[in-house]
Amino acid sequence: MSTIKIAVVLSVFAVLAVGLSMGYAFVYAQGASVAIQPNSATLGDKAYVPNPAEVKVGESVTWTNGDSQIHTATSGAVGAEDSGSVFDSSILSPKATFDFTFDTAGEYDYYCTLHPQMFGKVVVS
Ligand SMILES: [Cu+2]
Repeated sequence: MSTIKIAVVLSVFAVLAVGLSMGYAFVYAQGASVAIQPNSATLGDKAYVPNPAEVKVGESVTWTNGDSQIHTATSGAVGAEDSGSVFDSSILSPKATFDFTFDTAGEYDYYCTLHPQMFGKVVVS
């Protein structure tokens, strides 16, 4: 491939990358993103970042599994009868995402059903 062709290809990728990042910024402008950290099972209240995640009523939280293990984001307390009654991602494979929109103000504790020692909170105002 000639140098010019390589330059053209690189320019196209650069434009696409900028366009994609602007698109993501738009998508995530409303609400919060929570990243499930690598080795989350050992991280306790640092497994979900940020913790707490803060949003306004009507906004959503998007969890992304950044670990190499599967996890969940499940509302409530470990073992509670109403666990998962507000939201439950079910199993999130590595890189999988889960969105939930919060329509009621309050503080929502959540945890991972596979690793109950992982926990976080969403504060909705
Ligand atoms: Cu987990």
